[in-house]
Amino acid sequence: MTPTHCPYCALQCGMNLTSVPDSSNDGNGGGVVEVTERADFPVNRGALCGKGRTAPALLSSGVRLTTPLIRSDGALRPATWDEALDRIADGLSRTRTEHGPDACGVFGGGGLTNEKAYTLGKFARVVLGTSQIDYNGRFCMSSAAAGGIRAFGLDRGLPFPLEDIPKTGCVILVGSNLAETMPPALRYLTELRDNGGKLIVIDPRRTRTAEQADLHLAPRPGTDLALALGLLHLVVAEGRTDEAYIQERTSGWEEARAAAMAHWPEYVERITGVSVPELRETVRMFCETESAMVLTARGPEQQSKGTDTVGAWINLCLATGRPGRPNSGYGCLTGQGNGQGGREHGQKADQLPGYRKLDDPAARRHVAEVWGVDPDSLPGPGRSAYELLDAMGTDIHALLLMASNPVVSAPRAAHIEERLRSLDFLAVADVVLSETAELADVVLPVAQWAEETGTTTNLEGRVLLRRQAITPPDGIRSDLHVMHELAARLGVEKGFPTDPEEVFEELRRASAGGPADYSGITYRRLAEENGVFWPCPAAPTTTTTGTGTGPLKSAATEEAPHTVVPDATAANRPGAELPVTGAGEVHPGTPRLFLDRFATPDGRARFVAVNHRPSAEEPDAEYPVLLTTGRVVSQYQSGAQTRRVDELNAAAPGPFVELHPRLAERLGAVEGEPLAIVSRRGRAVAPARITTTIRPDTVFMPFHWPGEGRANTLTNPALDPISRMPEFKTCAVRVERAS
Ligand SMILES: Nc1nc2c(c(=O)[nH]1)N[C@H]1C(S)=C(S)[C@@H](COP(=O)(O)OP(=O)(O)OC[C@H]3O[C@@H](n4cnc5c(=O)[nH]c(N)nc54)[C@H](O)[C@@H]3O)O[C@H]1N2
Ligand SMILES: Nc1nc2c(c(=O)[nH]1)N[C@H]1C(S)=C(S)[C@@H](COP(=O)(O)OP(=O)(O)OC[C@H]3O[C@@H](n4cnc5c(=O)[nH]c(N)nc54)[C@H](O)[C@@H]3O)O[C@H]1N2
Ligand code: SF4
Ligand SMILES: [Mo]
Repeated sequence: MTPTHCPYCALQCGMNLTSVPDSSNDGNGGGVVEVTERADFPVNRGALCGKGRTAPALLSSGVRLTTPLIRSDGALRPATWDEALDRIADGLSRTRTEHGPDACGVFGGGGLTNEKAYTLGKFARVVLGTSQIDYNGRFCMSSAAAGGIRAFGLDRGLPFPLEDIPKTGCVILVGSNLAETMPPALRYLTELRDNGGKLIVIDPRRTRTAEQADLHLAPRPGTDLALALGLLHLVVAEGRTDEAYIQERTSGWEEARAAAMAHWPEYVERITGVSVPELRETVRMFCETESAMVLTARGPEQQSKGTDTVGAWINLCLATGRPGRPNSGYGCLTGQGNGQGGREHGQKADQLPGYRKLDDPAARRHVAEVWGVDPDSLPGPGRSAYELLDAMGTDIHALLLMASNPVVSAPRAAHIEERLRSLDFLAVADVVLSETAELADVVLPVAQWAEETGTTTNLEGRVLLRRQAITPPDGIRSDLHVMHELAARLGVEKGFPTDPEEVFEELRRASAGGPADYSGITYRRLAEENGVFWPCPAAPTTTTTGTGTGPLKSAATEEAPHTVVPDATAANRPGAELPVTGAGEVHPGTPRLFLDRFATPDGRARFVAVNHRPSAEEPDAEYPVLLTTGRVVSQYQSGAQTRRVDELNAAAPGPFVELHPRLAERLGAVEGEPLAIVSRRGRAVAPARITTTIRPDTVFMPFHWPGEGRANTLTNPALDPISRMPEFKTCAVRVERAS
């Protein structure tokens, strides 16, 4: 029996895997495992959703890739590993010679372990010398990350463990459908209410999560910014601000206050559709308790104003004295399995490991020394995910893609699919033949969760050890092996180990002294403890000022100037011996951030003066309806994995469009009838699902399917100016009967 963690979402539920005899007898090697309860892991205490429970189905050879594939005469054909790797090395080096290093793009994923994400970032900068690397996390929590850094100087999704939720007085949950996207976490909200705490859910749909709420507000999609400003207006008008906290722990209040005061409740009601009494009731519930939290997810974040929207919710928390107080504050519910760690160690366009910035000379020196290269050889920041994909076929001629399926998940997907086809060379490493892998020149079949060891960092900032339970089938190799072999073929023999623990040891040194400091974390510790929260420096430092708060380092925003943080201790110098468990003092990790100070240069949280603005595309006569998109419980993301699991397909067999009976009546549409949804980007067709749980001016589509029902054929790639997040959650459409 092997204790490990789920391959899917950011909750990273603990589970045990037990080997059972392989009944398929396909002679392909590999093993089969069964999932059993692992009650000792505190986050899920044994509970799993259907995706986690059925995850082993993907280990069987019937649904996965088992051999490398190379395109010849238009079709993908089986090849040896040497042929496939040679072909990729050739494609990349030819592109580099003909068009320069920046013509090679790299695209990663938040499902990759820390070791893989770290190695991918290093591979791009050291082996390819390209600045053109980004990843699908840009489509996920990047607005919350940018908002968190702007306000607090640091981005860790939740600055407190989930176990604090039941202890707070009130939670405002903004645009999260937790009951479907992280089912075992619903328990924390149930316990909150059992303890007498209040739950307010803000979602244009009355979701399974909203059904649990004491108060459900259903704003028009894309208006959360105005909503938060209206609430802050009322907080001020009703004299509910925490003046002492504002004075002691924040800066920028006057400007933020003035901006909020321009958002009168009646004006906000007109924009959002949320009534003034509902706004007042929200303020009352949020303010009349000693502790309170705001948690956001993709609803308010996947907007072309996502960063400012997050800023407005943080302003509300700061004005009422919440962040850094017990069981209180602002948090973002990160999404992918390693959505948190995947954004810390260098696969992001502007970033170096440890959440350092590529344009910071001290950070470049530190990481270059760990990597054994000249700091001047490191490229600068590159393009964001959508911009990188959009540049394929023009500036980007070859792409190496690992752990994402943009043909289904990118905004304006038909255009992105066409851009992928226009590449000179595309290589994809995946577990299955995804819709994106189908377009590749070379496909590499890689190992997955149960077949390899690695660390992930869950939505709480808790670093975890995902242990190998079985050996992969013959013919399968790991992502680390792929990068090792490609590096060697491109002339870099050293620095790309295939052993995950060896990579982690280097990651510790590279992250030492950075905002996301992992230097005090070892595999041994992770095996003994139920995870360790970063920052966790190699040894306790004297700058720690209070219980639970580590020596916080600032991560500069795209716009704020970067603070150069000199390495404080000898142990933080690259190459220095790092202590392991048992070797003297050990830093306990940092479950709770900001208790004494924020990670800004002056230790104060920064208010940001923000104002409401419309979505990039508002409804008009031609496209009169709002489309929003999201998830269902039984499918995961682009569906590449979960559409291959029978039990999940039976529960969620295909796309649909959710609409209100009033809209259906206007169209003359009936339940189950195919509807055409048309936007300025394209047309999709999906059966009608008529329900009173959605606003009459809005339709909803899940984005898990390719083909005719692909929601992303419709979505708008308008980007947030700071986070570069596309507007997945709002665009204007026309709905018609398809027949
Ligand atoms: N079953 C399942 N679970 C998953 C995933 C999955 O694909 N499937 N993916 C994982 C990942 S990577 C992520 S990022 C998380 C996402 O987790 P969530 O953020 O919970 O998921 P979504 O369904 O994208 O969006 C949440 C809600 O936002 C609402 N919404 C839409 N527009 C707006 C708006 O303008 N304002 C507000 N306030 N709400 C709005 C939608 O109606 C939806 O109910 O889930 C993770 N867990
Ligand atoms: N319309 C709309 N679009 C959205 C969203 C939305 O709410 N609405 N949400 C966005 C969000 S939040 C996200 S996170 C993205 C996600 O969208 P994608 O990036 O497409 O995510 P996945 O479907 O998880 O793709 C992961 C791929 O990697 C493979 N894989 C899994 N593990 C490994 C591994 O260890 N190594 C390798 N090499 N491959 C692996 C899987 O088989 C799969 O093919 O979608 C975004 N797109
Ligand atoms: S909630 Fe997330 S981590 Fe937990 S079992 Fe489901 S998919 Fe896996
Ligand atoms: Mo995500």
